[in-house]
Amino acid sequence: MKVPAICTRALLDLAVAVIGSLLLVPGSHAEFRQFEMTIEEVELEVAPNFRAKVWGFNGQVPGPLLHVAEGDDLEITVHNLTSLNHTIHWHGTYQTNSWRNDGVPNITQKAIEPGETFVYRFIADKPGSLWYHCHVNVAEHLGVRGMWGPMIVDPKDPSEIEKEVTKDVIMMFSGWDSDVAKEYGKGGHPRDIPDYYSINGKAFPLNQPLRVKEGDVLRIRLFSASSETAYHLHGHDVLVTHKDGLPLDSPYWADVVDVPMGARVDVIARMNNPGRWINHDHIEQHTSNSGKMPGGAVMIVEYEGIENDDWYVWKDKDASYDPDFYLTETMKKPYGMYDHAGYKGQPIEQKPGNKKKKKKKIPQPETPAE
Ligand SMILES: [Cu+2]
Repeated sequence: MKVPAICTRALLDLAVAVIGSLLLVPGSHAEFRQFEMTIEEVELEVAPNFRAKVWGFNGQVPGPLLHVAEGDDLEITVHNLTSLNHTIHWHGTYQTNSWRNDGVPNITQKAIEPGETFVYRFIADKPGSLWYHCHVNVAEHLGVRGMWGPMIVDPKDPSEIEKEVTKDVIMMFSGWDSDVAKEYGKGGHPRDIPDYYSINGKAFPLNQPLRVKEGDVLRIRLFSASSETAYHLHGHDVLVTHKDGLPLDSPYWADVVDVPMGARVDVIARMNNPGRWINHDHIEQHTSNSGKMPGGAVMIVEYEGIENDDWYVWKDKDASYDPDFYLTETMKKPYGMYDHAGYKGQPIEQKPGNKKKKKKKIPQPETPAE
C-alpha cells in the first residue's frame, strides 16, 4: 500500500520528536506544548510623533514571550494574515533532526504565503535567552518591521547565580527608519540609516522605568534584535554570565556590555546602590528620537524609596505604570506563550478610496422551466 507523503512526514516528525525528547532530557518532565501565532499588519507607536507599519507576531512588537523548559516538545502553528510572505526562524535552537523547521525560505521550507498556515515542530534543545524572527527579506522584515520576539528556555541545570535572581528583565533593542516606515515592501537597502531606536519597541520616553528595591538581583537579558548595543547601566557593574544562551566558562565584570547584532548577552546586576539611574545604549546616535535627545534606547531604573523630583520626566507615572514592560511579571508565570497588551499595535486605518470595493455579483435566478 502506498502511504501518502504527508502522512509519512507527520509520522517521521512525531517519531523524531518523541525520540529526541527522550534522548535530550532523560528522566525529566519535558512536555508537549502547542501554541498558535498570527502575523498581523498593524501600526506601532514607537516614539512620540513616530509610527511604523509592522508585521507583528500576534499583532505586537516584540512578539509574544515563549517561555518553556529545556527538552520541551513544541508545536507552533503560524497563520499569516498579512499581504506578504513570511517564515519564523527559531534563533539558537539546534533543530537536531528537525532542520525543516529552521524557518529559512527556499532552504528549509517554502515561505508562508498570505492566508496560509504553517506548523513548526521541534524540541527546545538549547536552553537560555533565545529569540525568534522572520527570515524572509530580513533587512526589511526583521530590520524595520518588528518581526522578532523572545524565547526563553529554562535550563534543566541552572547555575548557582541564576537561582539567586529576583527579577528577570528582558530588553530587546531595535532600530527604525522613518523614510520607509509608512510603506510595506520598502526598506532594507544597505544605504538606509535608522533614525529611531527603541527598547521593547518603544523609544524613551514611551518605554517604562524599571522599579527595583535594594537587594534585588536582576538578570538582564539583552537582545540586539535589529540594532547593536553598547549597554551601560549607571551606578553599577554587571556580571556577564551568558552569551547567546550559553553559560560563560569565566563570567566577567563590566560597565559597558557589547551586544552585536543578533546576539543575546545575559548580565547579573545586584541592586546595591539606591538612586535613580539611567541605562542606555552607549552608541550615542541610538539615544535620540530622530536627533532629539534624550530618546531612543534609554530607560531608567528607579529604586523604591527615592522621592520623585518635580522636574523628573516620570514624576506622575504611577497611574499609567506598566510593571511588566520588561516581562518581569510574565516570566514568573507558568510555562507558556504570553501576549503583552502594552506591545500591541493599532489596526491600520484604510484611507477612504484606498481600496476599490469589489462589486458583488448578484446571482440571477434561473428561469423556471415551464
Ligand atoms: Cu517576514
